Amino acid sequence: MESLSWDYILKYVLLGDSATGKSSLLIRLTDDRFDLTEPTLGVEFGSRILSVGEDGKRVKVQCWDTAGTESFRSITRSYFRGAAGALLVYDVTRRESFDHVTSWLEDLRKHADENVSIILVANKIDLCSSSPTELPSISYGQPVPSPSPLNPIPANSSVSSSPSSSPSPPCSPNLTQKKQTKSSSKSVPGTSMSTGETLRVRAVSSLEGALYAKEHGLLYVETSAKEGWGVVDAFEWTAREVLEKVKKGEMERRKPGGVKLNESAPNKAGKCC
Ligand SMILES: Nc1nc2c(ncn2[C@@H]2O[C@H](COP(=O)(O)OP(=O)(O)O)[C@@H](O)[C@H]2O)c(=O)[nH]1
Ligand SMILES: [Mg+2]
Repeated sequence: MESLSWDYILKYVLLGDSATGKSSLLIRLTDDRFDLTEPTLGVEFGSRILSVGEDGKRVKVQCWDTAGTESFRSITRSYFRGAAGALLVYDVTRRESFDHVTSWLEDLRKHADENVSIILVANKIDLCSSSPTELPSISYGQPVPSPSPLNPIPANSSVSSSPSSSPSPPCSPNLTQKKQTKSSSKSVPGTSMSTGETLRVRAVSSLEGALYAKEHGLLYVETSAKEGWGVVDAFEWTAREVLEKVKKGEMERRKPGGVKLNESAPNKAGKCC
């Protein structure tokens, strides 16, 4: 079947504190649904073929979803080895899950291959915004504004290749808005809505997350596993970076579990099982 053909297989890992939404992101990727998830015991697995980059390379993402709890940490670490891509996830409404990112990153750097491509994933943005937020555009080598959760993203910031299709202002930590329905997402924040749900305080601003990512050489994306915002982008942007590294020869083409190239024939893609 053509739809199951692939050019590359990439091993991914999902890591970060428990309850940040790792399993939900994986279910959104593989099944495009959002369910109540059970806490992950040890590791779980899912895969999906994505079309990546302008030349539409078919990449089979094989993703290991790890448990974020301390008791499983040594098992979790053992899955880092050989990963080509890693999604380091925090919950934008829980500050401590962001504070722990450094420790997860240290673990990953220690146990994964040095060329692993890492994306910092700010998840659950639906809890504090009624539509995907614009990402601050931060270029390497450019002076950056100082991070402050109280500072909105500068008005002159250009928008990067955000998953957003309908931009909205970033959430302010001091702002509690009434959540709007999707259909009313272009109306003024704070106006009434049918569900009556209240938006939560955002504990980590877009700018702070993006700056952290820049400082540590990570990609950055904002997601909602619940709404499906940015989820495919998170996996695809990481795959793009991996394929760039493969192109530049920075990664071995055949690493057990990491990057596997389908070399069966130049014009003949592989078949997945
Ligand atoms: N509102 C909202 N809830 C989410 C999102 N992602 C996960 N959750 C919820 O957060 C809880 C923990 O999610 P789970 O995927 O099990 O987190 P994990 O421990 O990191 O794998 C569950 O109740 C999910 O329904 C999201 O994007 N938005
Ligand atoms: Mg889980």
